Amino acid sequence: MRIFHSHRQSGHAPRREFHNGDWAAFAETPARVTAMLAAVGPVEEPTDRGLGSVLAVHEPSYVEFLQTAYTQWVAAGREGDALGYAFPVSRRRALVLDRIDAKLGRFSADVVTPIAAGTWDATYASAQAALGAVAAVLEGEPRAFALTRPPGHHAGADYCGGYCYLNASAIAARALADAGRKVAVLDVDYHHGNGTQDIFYESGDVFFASIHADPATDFPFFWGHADERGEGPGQGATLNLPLPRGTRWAEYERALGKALEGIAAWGADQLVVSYGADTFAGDPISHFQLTTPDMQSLGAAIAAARLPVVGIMEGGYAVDSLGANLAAFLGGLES
Ligand code: Q9C
Ligand code: ZN
Repeated sequence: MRIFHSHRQSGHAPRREFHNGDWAAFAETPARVTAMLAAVGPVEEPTDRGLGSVLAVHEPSYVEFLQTAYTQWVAAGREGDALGYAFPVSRRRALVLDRIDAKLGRFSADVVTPIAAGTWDATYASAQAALGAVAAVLEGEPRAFALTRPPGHHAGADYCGGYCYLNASAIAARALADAGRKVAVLDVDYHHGNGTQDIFYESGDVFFASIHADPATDFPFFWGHADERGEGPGQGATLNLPLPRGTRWAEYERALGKALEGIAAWGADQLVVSYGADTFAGDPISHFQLTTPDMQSLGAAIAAARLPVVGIMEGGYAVDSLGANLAAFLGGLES
């Protein structure tokens, strides 16, 4: 399988995140990439296809913010990574914001998603890796994988969050839909893909299905509940399958069957899979019980849908097992 990845994606390395009222080491590290590269075959440097497909998903003002936030942070005399502290939860409106702290609040959803020196370059390169996989599949490959990092599925049209900046899965899905494919996004990261859901919530041309930890107990808390089904032209094109902490493969497989049934019933001819290895039993920040062989079963069950697949890497924080889990998933996809 062709795998797309750029070394520029490792230039994003925030030092810390806010966790349970105190600082903790940032979990989404460049070491994740090293582990995954060691376990998969050769990767291809993606062609730079520019900002067009990024701006088909993200607001220009948000893209400009991502491009300039770190420079503005340094210009304000700050040290370390840029992070907001005040968020406009009520009566949001189109104010012209000048101060970097105001912009960080306006364009961020949480305090676990800092902007560091290399963040823009890395998230842009990650989006280009996704577009490389899209191009490969449009050229006729049955499947291609983008080893994206930073991840993307918590990022919306105009906000970062959950370690995510540009939403590679949404960018890939939009590009495939614009090329005429009938696209379903299947999100199997442990966390609900709230950014992807939000981007397509009122769109009738991209289906979004997600299997994830119940937001009653887990991040991102406010989205991913079973009664969220889309609105307007997107009514019925969102399918949420929350599962309890402790879920093992037997129950997971049943939810996967429902997701794939929904995708088939909708008539998709193209899959985008947001793959997170944080459903693994050993994940340090998550609470499902999938094993490495289960990752192969997951890939195989998706392959059995017999649809072209663009795979996008999302989370997965058990670095020592991350390579094996990704390799098992990709092996299953190829079966
Ligand atoms: N410090 C993805 O898997 N909560 N994002 C962290 C522990 C945020 C996960 C709590 C989890 C975000 C792409
Ligand atoms: Zn996750």
